[in-house]
Amino acid sequence: MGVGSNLGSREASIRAARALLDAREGIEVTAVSPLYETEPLGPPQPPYLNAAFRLETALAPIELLRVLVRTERRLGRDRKNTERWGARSLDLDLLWDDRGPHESRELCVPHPELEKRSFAMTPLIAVAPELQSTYGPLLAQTGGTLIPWDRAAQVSSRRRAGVLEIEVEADALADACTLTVAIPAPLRPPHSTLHRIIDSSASAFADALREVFRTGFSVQYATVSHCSTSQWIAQFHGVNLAIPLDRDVRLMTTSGATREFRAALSL
Ligand code: A4P
Ligand code: MG
Repeated sequence: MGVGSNLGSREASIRAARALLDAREGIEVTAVSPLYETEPLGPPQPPYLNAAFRLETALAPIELLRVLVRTERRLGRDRKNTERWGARSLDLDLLWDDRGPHESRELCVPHPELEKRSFAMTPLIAVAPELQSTYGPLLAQTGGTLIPWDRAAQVSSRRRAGVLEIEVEADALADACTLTVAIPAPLRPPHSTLHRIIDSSASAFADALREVFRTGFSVQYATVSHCSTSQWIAQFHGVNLAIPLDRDVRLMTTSGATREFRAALSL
């Protein structure tokens, strides 16, 4: 299956989809491709992150499609934007099935646009190398294999005058959070990034933030594992981060396209 996201916390949505599908009885996620950042196909809209998952399941294709649609909904996909190929927080498509093709009003597998889309074929081949001989030549015609996304090159910080915004990309359902720390100008040192993994305690979070200031990285991405958003956020009420900065720190959570203000910390 192919995964795409170009609204909200793209990476967090894709991770969350993987976790939800894998947790469902009768579906096992056996391989996950790298993430690729791709130019949008369709009307003007932000760039996509695309990936593919390889699933093992005994579900009939149409049942699997229903699970995908429910998963999109659970993760906050807003279907109000019905524009063809328009922006979406999460799109889950069936690309290929080794049990054979399917064609009905609701479902067409292989995906009808697959052969025209390097953003679908590249991750597909990554999780199904046996399809290289089928799709490799077509991929060459659509501009060739994409290069995996480098998170460090992807800094889209949200800065506001005088405010340090901390964005927690998270989905409570998936027990996985991605934390983005952006330091506003003029404090912001020359553009640089770092990705780290921290555990979910408030003290580890505070340490990570202090490290931001110490090392001068302007943006840090931290993956926080094994905690729910609400547990995690709850820990930050009243935490003293002991960072020498008289600014507010705002914690935001993002689920799908919904962005919510959760807590303010005093430093
Ligand atoms: N449907 C039929 N076949 C399938 C299939 N193999 N997998 C039906 C999934 N769904 C399939 O999909 C509309 C209906 O298609 C489904 O309800 C199902 O019954 P949708 O997700 O509601 O609407 P959509 O996705 O907007 O429609 P469409 O035309 O399928 O869009 P695509 O093809 O999914 O493209 N640019 C980049 N760079 N990366 C992208 O991932 N994605 C899109 C959306 C546009 N541009 C993009 C990307
Ligand atoms: Mg779709």
